[in-house]
Amino acid sequence: MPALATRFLASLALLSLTFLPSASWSQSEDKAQGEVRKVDRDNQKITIQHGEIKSLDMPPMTMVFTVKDPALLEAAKPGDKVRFVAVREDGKFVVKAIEVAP
Ligand SMILES: [Cu+2]
Repeated sequence: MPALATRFLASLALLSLTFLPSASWSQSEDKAQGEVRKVDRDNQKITIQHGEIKSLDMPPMTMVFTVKDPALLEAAKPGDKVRFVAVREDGKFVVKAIEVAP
């Protein structure tokens, strides 16, 4: 194979690795950005000041989300900048994934 083609294929492979979404971030869901205001581990709730969430048709605001998996709250603390995935389930807004920005 010519060297150029090999290099092209190698960079393609690198690109696909870079953009591969991790398992917890499904592509169909909107990733919202926000800042943690309060973490209520006892009640599995988190208050987030968030930006626009298109998938939920929501403007920026501060609100309380329910968290089904308490493990999601372990890393988050007030003041943390986060990226998260929220969905509407039985009339409640539920955080399904959350990631603290570095
Ligand atoms: Cu909201």
